[in-house]
Amino acid sequence: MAIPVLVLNGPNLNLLGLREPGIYGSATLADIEELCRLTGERLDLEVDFRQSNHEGELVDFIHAARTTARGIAINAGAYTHTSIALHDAIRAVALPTVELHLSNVHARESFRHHSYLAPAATGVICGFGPRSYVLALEALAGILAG
Ligand code: CA2
Repeated sequence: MAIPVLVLNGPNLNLLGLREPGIYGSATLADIEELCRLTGERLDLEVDFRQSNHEGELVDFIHAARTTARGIAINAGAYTHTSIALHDAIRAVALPTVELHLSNVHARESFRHHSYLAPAATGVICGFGPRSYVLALEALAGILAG
């Protein structure tokens, strides 16, 4: 039976492909959802794909994952760099969690170099565009199999 995992997306990621294709590429969030579903089928993961622009709703999704999922892949967008609440939520549910980013945040502005999520996450993937999601799911599948 497929292992349920949550793929969670934060603020502004609903605009992917529609604005600033120079930084984030031309794929839309719907394209990335489809990529995650196909990757899930390959890895025997059942992907619950969510997006919210609201910090508290993201916290609620993480809390819900405690009983509905066995792992989390999260692109928290700009909340990565600001949110102690998301850090605490990830710590609280104690699920294997991969932080991911489309862009290489370390090659960008210095305010993107710090992540509040990274110390609570199992690991971090960034800089591979939509493939960061594939790599995050592969990492989760490996952890959950092992
Ligand atoms: O590289 C990533 O995946 C980020 O998480 C994307 C966030 C950014 O704040 C992080 O530092 C790195 C921003 C997502 C915003 O997406 C947009 C999409 C279209 C137009 C403008 C922003």
